[in-house]
Amino acid sequence: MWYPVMIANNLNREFYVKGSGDVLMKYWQPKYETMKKEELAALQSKRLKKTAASVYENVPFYREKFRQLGIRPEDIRSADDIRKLPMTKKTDLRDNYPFGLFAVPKKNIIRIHASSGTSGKATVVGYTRNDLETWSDLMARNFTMVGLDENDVFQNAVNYGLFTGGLGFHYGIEKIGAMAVPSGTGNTARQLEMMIDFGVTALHCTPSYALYLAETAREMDLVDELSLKVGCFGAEPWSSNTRKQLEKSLNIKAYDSYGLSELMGPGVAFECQEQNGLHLWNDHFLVEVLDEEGEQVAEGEKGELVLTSLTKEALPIIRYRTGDITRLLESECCCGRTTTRISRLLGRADDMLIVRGINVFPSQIENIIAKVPEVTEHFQVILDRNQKMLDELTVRVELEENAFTGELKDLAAVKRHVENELKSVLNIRTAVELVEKGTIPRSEGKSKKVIDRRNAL
Ligand code: DLL
Repeated sequence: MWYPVMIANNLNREFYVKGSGDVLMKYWQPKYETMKKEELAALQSKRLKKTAASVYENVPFYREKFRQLGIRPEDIRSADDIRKLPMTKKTDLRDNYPFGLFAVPKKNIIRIHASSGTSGKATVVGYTRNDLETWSDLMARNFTMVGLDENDVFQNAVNYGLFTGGLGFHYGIEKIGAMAVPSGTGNTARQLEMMIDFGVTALHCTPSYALYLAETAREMDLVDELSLKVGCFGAEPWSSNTRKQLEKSLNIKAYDSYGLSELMGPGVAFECQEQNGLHLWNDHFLVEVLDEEGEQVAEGEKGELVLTSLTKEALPIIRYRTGDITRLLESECCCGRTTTRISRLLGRADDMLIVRGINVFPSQIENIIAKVPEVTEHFQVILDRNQKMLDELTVRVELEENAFTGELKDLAAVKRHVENELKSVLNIRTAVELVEKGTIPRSEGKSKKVIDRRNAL
């Protein structure tokens, strides 16, 4: 059944949201999703003041930071005062491992999660009962936004351990009343079997695993037996070409889902059905996109996403430098929501490779490769340093089966073509290594695309 909803926004459009009355009333939240600027500013100001007071009173790390800056919570009078507040970095969480930044007593924490990272101790995050309620509510809002409801069967093919993607999605799925299939990771053939047997309509996993699932489904000739309609993919960067590929090969609409443990987990920002940027939920997070000097960038410009939590109890976090690079989009979206919108994440500030002085993001390489039909979308970037101590960039790509003619000159032509494409976009000479399809390791979680051997030499 379709429910018409008239919402007050500057576009004054009529909305039709599919779902039962209950789901609709609860998780289509026009009060927050379509707020007017002034209303939002008032709400954010109120919540920021509360958050500043909470960290000052309860977290010695922040009290000391406030003291160093000569500020007190009373100095925060509106959301614009965010600029007076100190930044928080991942290392601050590590230095206060495990629970040092928690703002409530341990007895009020009912769950923890952690993000692994590649080096050092994990970053531990905690949740009160209210935090978990807020989180699952936000997940439900995101799922409603992409048209899911209690009629859906939702397979959650990510790790259910300390990673926030497992339980984070799971509770949102239950909240909209969909049937959760907590398949976790591993055993791709079995994942496909479950999708077919249970009539799965929505899938969540990393985009790299989705590519692998799609590839396996094609090889096993199972694509026609799937009833998927929606894919939610995130936890790592992916490109719009990968989206096209996934949509075509799995017959779905694929949505980008962004989040990070420090701020909550998945659900911080999500695409709507327009698939044109992610809505970042301003009622729970204050958004800044800053340039290298720490200035807010203009619409359309690139910068680092810096987020402040506005409703978290256990681990309120002020001006967290996510390290994620994005673009600020104009806030008006055709869907009628008025939240801040950001472009798909372009990569991490610390993932950015500097090769012979030139900045290269793995996402740029992914985009180029995806446009070449003779190779698959799987790739690896290998960085070496040659005898003259100059950086060498090699991109390893897999040849599609049907592109292999048996003629060496054809292989050389594909190699040259990819090299030229890379050169024209990246502006540096890149060697391409063609390997057999299936050689590059597939991952079930976040994939490791860069092998940097420069310091090992
Ligand atoms: O990856 C939370 C999550 C789970 C998001 C499931 C989406 C789906 P962490 O393990 O703390 O949390 O890693 C957070 O992953 O700072 C980004 O660098 C990256 N990331 C997350 N989502 C996206 C995305 C989860 N859609 C880090 N696009 C973030 C690009 C993403 N990068």
